[in-house]
Formats: sequence, C-alpha cells, structure tokens
Amino acid sequence: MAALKQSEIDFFNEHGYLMVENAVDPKVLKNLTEDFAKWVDESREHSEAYGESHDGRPRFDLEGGHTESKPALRRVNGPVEISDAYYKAMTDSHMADCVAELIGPNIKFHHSKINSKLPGAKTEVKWHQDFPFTPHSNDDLITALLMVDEVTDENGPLEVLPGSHKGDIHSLWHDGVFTGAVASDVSEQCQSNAITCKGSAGSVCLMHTRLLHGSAPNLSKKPRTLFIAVYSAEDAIPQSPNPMPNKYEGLVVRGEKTSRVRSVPYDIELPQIPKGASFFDQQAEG
Ligand SMILES: O=C(O)CCC(=O)C(=O)O
Repeated sequence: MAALKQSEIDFFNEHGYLMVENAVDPKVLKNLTEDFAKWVDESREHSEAYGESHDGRPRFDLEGGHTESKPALRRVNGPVEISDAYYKAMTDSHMADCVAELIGPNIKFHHSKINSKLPGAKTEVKWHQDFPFTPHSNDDLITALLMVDEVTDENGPLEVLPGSHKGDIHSLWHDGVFTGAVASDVSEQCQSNAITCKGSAGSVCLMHTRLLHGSAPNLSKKPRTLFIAVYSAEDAIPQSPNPMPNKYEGLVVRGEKTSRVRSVPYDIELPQIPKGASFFDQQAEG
C-alpha cells in the first residue's frame, strides 16, 4: 500500500514540507523516549560536552547553565549509532516509507541527530536552509524531523517558510563572517510568513533540503525532543564532507543501490561553508 496519498505528495512538492502523524510504531516511540530520558539522566554527571562520535567530536552537547539538578542536554550526535530504537526509526518506519515515496524509490541515509529543548531551553535555531551544509549532485534530500514529544506553539516548534524550497539559496555570510544563518531582512520575511509545525508525539515533518526554517527557544514547562534524520535519493552524490560523519552514511534504506549519479546543475551558487562548520553554527542561546 502506498505510504502517502497523491494529495500529500502534491502538498510536499508545492510547499516543501509535509506533516505525517504516527510516523513510527508506538512501541518504537516509547523506546525513543526512554533512551533519550536515559541520556538526559547520564548528562547530570557532566559539566561540558562529552562522549565521542564517529569523527572524535563529542556525542553529547550541553546548553549553557546545565547543572546536575537542571540538566540541559541539547544535542545527541548520531543517535542511530548508539541506540537500536533510533536506528529502527531511521531504517524501519513509516517515516522512511514516506521519504521513499517522495524522493525514492531508492533512498539512502546521510546523518542524524537529536535536537532537544528541555523546558526553559534558551537555544534558538536561526533561519537557514540545509542544502548548503549538505550539497549533493541533485537536491532530492529530505530532512525528517520526528517529534519524540508533543510539539506545541510554546515549546519551540520548528517554523518553516512554505514554498521557499523553490526560491533562492541565501548567503550565510554577513560582513565577511560565516554565521550559518540567513541575513536579518530575509529572516524577518520568513518570520512574518512562517508556519509552525506542531503535532503529537510520533508525528514527523518531512522537509525539503532547500526549505527555509528555524525555531525559537522553549519557553514552556514541557520538553521538545526532535529526532532529525537526513535522507537523499540514492543517485544524489555528496559534494562536500558530511557535517556529521557516521558509520551509516550511504546506507540504502529503501529500494536498491544503483551507483548511478544524477547531476542537476543548480541555478544558484551555493554559499561556501568554512571547513569544520556545521549546522550548529546557527544555534544560539537567546
Ligand atoms: O531543532 C530545530 O528546531 C531545527 C533543527 C534544524 O533546523 C537544524 O538542526 O538544522
């Protein structure tokens, strides 16, 4: 059976995002929640970023003000490498089926992370597009943002600018400095036309790699945990090193490996990303 209705595929193509409920099995969702709670608990023993990910950078990142009694774990890099539940959600879920229907049939995995905003978290994600950080030979890439907790207007929801995947790729450099975020006039425009992506736990926002998006701090008493998995069409070939190297990069998740290369020349010049820059450059503590 098809994972998506034609009207949903049309919506994604027109607006550059799509919300889907029940994107993972309830049992998997419970395991995702439990694994994350365990990591939050472990973080109490640390006062700075810790653990080791595939390229030696810390696996777990903490927000300023983190304490044992008020933990502020804000990111887990590559959770699919250390948790069966996160691996299952990435490979074996309705979420993966939906991605295959939008950019497949052959799709592969690129990288993953958890962006957490615990209650009162000050971290905001400034407006940006993902593609400059993960340029490929074509732009059939989807960032899947799975809501491990319910997302409301108050707990720092993802905000997107519908239709912006069809527009320009915006510079991330301002006054000679790489900020990882678009210029303030562009973000003001985004903010005034933004749509908030809210939903019950287990819902996913499937987002085109060129869509402008950002998110505000969590002012509420409820956590907002997002599991973020990036997939590409199997024939999209990375044009720069993975911002988050991991052992599953290139894993074919649906369909088959063809090793074909499909190049679609961009109509735009991509902003240069400094060596070692990552998505986290646009995270700021407000
Ligand atoms: O955590 C969020 O709200 C957005 C995540 C995001 O845009 C990113 O990590 O690139």
